[in-house]
Amino acid sequence: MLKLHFCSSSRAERVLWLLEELNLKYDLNKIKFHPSELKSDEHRNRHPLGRVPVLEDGNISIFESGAIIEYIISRHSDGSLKPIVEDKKFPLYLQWFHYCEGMVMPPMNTIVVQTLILSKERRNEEILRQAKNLLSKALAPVNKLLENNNYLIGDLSGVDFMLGHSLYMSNKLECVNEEMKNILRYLDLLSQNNAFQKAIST
Ligand SMILES: N[C@@H](CCC(=O)N[C@@H](CS)C(=O)NCC(=O)O)C(=O)O
Repeated sequence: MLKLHFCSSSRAERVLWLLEELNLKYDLNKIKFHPSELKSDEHRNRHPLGRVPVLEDGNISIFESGAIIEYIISRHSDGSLKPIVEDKKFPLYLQWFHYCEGMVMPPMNTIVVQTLILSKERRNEEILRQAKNLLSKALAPVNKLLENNNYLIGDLSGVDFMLGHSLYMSNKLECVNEEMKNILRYLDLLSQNNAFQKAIST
């Protein structure tokens, strides 16, 4: 049985969306986004830094959202949601899958710290401005990618659960501007996806 350790409004939504999309049976352990639960000994045994998501599959326990998405797709998707190695889309899949944590999330993490986590006295306007600028630069090629694609690399794939979810988070932080029309259209498409809706409303 799969078990997802989850917090609302976090990267764990990526995994919940995938579990729902594949119609898999799972248990959900909903954790409060607060040190009292995330940094408890119990949760640090699952994740050394006390973070989410963490997935258990029988006696396997795995963290890092990208690794979890790849794990579920490899073991539980019957070959769907990922191009095979010989497919010309395979390198594109790898590239955009890793672009999420590699290029989009670092500035987004800074924006979250500078707008939500630090107290007002500790925030720094210049760091925030630089992070917003970097995020906007990182989103521009994704907007271009979506010019000719409904989903990020054409059909729904692992890339959507990673990078697609980070586009949703960018928009929530008001970092997708009106000129990024293809990203806005894509987010509209996601808003019609029941599995995605379930993940972001749990
Ligand atoms: N690269 C990791 C990042 C995990 C991460 O930072 N998760 C955040 C939620 S989105 C978290 O648990 N934060 C709690 C904390 O920093 O105490 C992944 O993709 O899973």
